[in-house]
Amino acid sequence: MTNKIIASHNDGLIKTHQSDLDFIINKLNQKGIDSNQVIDNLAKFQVAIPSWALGTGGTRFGRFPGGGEPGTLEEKIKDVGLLHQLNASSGAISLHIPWDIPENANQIKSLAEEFNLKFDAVNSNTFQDQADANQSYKFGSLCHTKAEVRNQAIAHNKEVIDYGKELGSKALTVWLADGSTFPGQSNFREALRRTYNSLSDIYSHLPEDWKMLVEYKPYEPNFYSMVIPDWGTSHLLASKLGEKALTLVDLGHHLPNTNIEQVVAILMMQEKLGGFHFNDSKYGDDDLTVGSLKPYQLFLIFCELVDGMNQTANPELGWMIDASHNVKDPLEDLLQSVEAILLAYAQAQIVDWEGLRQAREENDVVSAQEILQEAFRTDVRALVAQSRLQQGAAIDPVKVYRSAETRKELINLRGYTQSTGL
Ligand code: PSV
Ligand code: MN
Repeated sequence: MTNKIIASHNDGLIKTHQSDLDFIINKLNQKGIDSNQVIDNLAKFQVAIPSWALGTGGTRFGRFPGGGEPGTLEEKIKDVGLLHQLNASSGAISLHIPWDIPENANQIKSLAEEFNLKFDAVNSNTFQDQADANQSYKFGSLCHTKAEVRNQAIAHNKEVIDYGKELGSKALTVWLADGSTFPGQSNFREALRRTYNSLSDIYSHLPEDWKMLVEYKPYEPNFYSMVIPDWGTSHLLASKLGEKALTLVDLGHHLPNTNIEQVVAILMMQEKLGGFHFNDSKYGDDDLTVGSLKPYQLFLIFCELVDGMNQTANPELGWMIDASHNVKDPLEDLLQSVEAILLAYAQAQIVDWEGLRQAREENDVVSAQEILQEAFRTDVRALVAQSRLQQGAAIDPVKVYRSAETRKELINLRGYTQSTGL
C-alpha cells in the first residue's frame, strides 16, 4: 500500500470528518474536556497483533482459508506492517514459537523496523505435540507427573525467552492447556504445585527487565479441570513467583457473565495486572471481533483500566488482540478490533470521573449510571479517526483496504496459502 493511496482516500473523506470532529470537540469543550489530550493518548496507544490472527482458524471443524495468508515470519511482519500503516495503532507483533522462529534475528529485526514495528510478548506453546518432540503433552506439560515431560516444556519456554531476547521482546506469555478430562484423573494440589515449580524454573531464566504473563482459562472442550482455571489461581502463582510475574486477562477466558471489569480493578489494586488479550465472545473462548457483541462491557473494562492507570501503581500494561477468524478476512477483522479498542479507550477517558466519585460518595446510583452512559453514548469515532489522520494513517482503514483491493493483491502475490501459528 502506498502512502499516496491513503492520502487520496483521506482527501475524499476530509470534509465529513472535519465536521464530525468539530462537533465532538465542541461538545467536549462545553464539558471542560480537552480533546487534544484524548487524541494524543489515542495516538500513543499501541495494540500488538498476534502472528496467529493473521490467518483463518478458530473452528474445531476445519479451516476455510480465503487466500493470501502469510506463510513465513517475514510475511506476517509485512501484514502487521500494513495494518499499522492503515491505523497507526498496531505497532507490535506477538510471536508464537515454534511457528515463528527467526532464522536470522537481525534480518527480522530490521524488517520490523522498516514497518515501525516492535516485538511484543513471545508466546510458548505446550498444548500440542511437535513432530520432533521426544515427550508428549497428552497428559499436560508444566504440570505433568513425569519430570521428563516437565523438563521438555520448561526447556521450550526458556528457548522462547532466548528467541524473544534476540528480537527485543520484553515478556513471555504462558498459556497452558494443562488439566484433566475426568474426575479422579489428577491430584489438583500436586498438579498446581508441579506447575508452580516449573514456572519458577522458567522465571529464573527471565532477564531482569522482562515480565512473565500468566494466562488463565476456565475450561477447554472435553475438560473436567484446568490447572490455572481463573484469575485467582493465576494471581496466586504470579504472587509466589515474584515481581516480574503478572496475570494476563484474556476476555474470552471467563465463564459467561463473569464481571471482568471487577477482576481488572482488583488485579490493578494488587499491582498484578500484566496485560490484556482482547476479543469478544458469546458462549466461550470464541475469539470474535473485539466489541462485536458486548461493547458496553468493553467500555466498563476500559473505565477500570483508565481509572487503574491513574489511581494505582500497577505496572505498565501490555495490550494485544487474541482473535481467530473463520468467516472474515483476518486483516479486516483486526482493523475492526483495533478500532473497537480505541473507541472504548476514548469513551473511558471522557467519563466525568470527579462527578462519578461524588455520585458514589453520595450513593447517588442514578447519577453514577447517567455519568457512565453519557460517555458510552457519545460518538467518539471522529477523535479516533483524527488520531490516525495526524499520524498519516487512514481516516477509514477498512475502506482503504477494500478500495485498494488489498486481499486480491495478497492472493496474487502469495497464492491460496494457509497461515501457520496455532
Ligand atoms: C488459546 O486459548 C489461546 O488463544 C490462548 O489465549 C493463548 O493466548 C493463545 O492461544 C496462544 O498461545
Ligand atoms: Mn489469549
